[in-house]
Amino acid sequence: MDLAGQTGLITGASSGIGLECARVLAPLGVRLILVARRWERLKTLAQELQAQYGTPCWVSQLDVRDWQAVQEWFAQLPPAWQAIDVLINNAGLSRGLEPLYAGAVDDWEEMIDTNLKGLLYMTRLVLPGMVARGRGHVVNIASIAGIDAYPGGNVYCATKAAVRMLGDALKHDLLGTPVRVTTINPGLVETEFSEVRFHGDRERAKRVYQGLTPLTGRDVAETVAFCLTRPPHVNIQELTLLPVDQANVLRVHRRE
Ligand code: NDP
Ligand code: 8X3
Repeated sequence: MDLAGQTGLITGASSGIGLECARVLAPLGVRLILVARRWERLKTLAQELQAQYGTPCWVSQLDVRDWQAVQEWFAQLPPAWQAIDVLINNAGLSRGLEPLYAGAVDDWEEMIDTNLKGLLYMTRLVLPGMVARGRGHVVNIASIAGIDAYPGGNVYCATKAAVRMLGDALKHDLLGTPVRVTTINPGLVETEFSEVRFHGDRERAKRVYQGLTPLTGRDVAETVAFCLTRPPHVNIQELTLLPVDQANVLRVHRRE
């Protein structure tokens, strides 16, 4: 499917997988709405894409956890930008790696509010237009962590399992419409993810990927683009991609 001229909304476009999705979709001719809290980063990305590909970009500082703010933001989008063809629900994070019985409730709230409620808010606002226009594709970035649990993964794993289930449920709700829904489950991807998980501890974050070759944000973005560019009658419902050095969420091969 040709994506040229389509409008794509990427949440969490200021870093990692979301940022790379923008870089992969821009040369395919997608007009991009880039959303995250770190506005300066989004602005720099938009400038890069405009200079390289002439990509029209709409850049918004937005916290997807804030239902009121998300509604107001969506309402003020010009109609040409509100007609979103591709929604990539990517904004998300993990916080902490403690056993559940020692976990921080604030961390739980942040993960549930971002990974789950933020995704629901965006989808609730964008989908009616897709259904009315008879075109659209929702891509949810879940995780291998939503397939199997790992020690300390508890609430993060639960949010990602919920994202997978929501994708399946959404597919039922959309059956009979041409709107497609895809769930992507990446394994280890080296982004700012672990740094955020460990509250800025870079050394600890680096050790997560030590001795193995992780996926890059670009690897995931290219997979997203593959799903988006299938013919309109094809829906890649769920796709898991892992580094070759990873067998499942618990087992990895390290060389050192
Ligand atoms: P990064 O930390 O590099 O990027 C996360 C992005 O989410 C940032 O752009 C951040 O922007 C945005 N974000 C976080 N909270 C909010 C919020 N409240 N409102 C708006 N935007 C927000 O990590 P990744 O790129 O790795 O993560 C992207 C997605 O991929 C997440 O859903 C993650 O769970 C998932 N994932 C990651 C894997 C990995 O190993 N890295 C593996 C499997 C899935 P800002 O801070 O500017 O708001
Ligand atoms: C991110 C993958 O295994 O670090 O969703 O939780 S993992």
